[in-house]
Amino acid sequence: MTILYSFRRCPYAMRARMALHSQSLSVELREVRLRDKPPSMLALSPKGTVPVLHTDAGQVIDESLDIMCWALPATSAWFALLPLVQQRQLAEAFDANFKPLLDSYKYHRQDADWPLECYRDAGAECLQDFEQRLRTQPYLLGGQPQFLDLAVMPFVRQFAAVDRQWFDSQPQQRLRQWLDAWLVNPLFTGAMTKFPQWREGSSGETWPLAGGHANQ
Ligand SMILES: N[C@@H](CCC(=O)N[C@@H](CS)C(=O)NCC(=O)O)C(=O)O
Repeated sequence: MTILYSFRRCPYAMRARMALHSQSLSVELREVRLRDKPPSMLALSPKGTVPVLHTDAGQVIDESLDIMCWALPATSAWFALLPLVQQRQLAEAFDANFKPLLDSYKYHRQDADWPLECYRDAGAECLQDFEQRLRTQPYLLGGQPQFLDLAVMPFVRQFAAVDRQWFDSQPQQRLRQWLDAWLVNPLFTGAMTKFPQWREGSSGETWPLAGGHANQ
């Protein structure tokens, strides 16, 4: 069975799990602690980041967007509104621009170059493009959820969660509604199942459990 090394709270792992879940692809999920990475995972992918997918065909995929692309066929409804290549470019640009701001905001250090509010406001500015898109449509690319929605949702969630009161008070109300809808979507809630830490030599959890949610 295909194995997924994952960490529940990691947004990269969340996007990978959502993509796998959407296809009802069953994997052996190995819940990792970042401070105690399993040697078998490091042997497959020495860079030591999660998620890592080890397919039953022997392929190792250790970038979250690659795992999503492995799970979601390019001909599926997840790419109906914009081809894979372009959606992927948008997701990569989002990672490059938004993630550093998110980290500087969420893990703000006393010795940072700028006050917390600067990173927070720059992050919100980055999200303004999404707000703009959502003014005329329910999802980022149109009337149905796409690869891009799955790819960015866990990061927007983290951003909002740093100070939910502040986030809710912002003019970006369409983004707030889009996020709130995702937070109760079975694709997301199903991807957030809690598992105990996987121990080397033991068998992981089969996930999702039989009868899980199949979307598109
Ligand atoms: N570009 C990678 C980034 C993955 C990543 O950085 N994951 C974090 C957890 S959210 C990680 O594993 N960090 C390693 C560590 O903290 O030791 C991907 O898209 O999969």
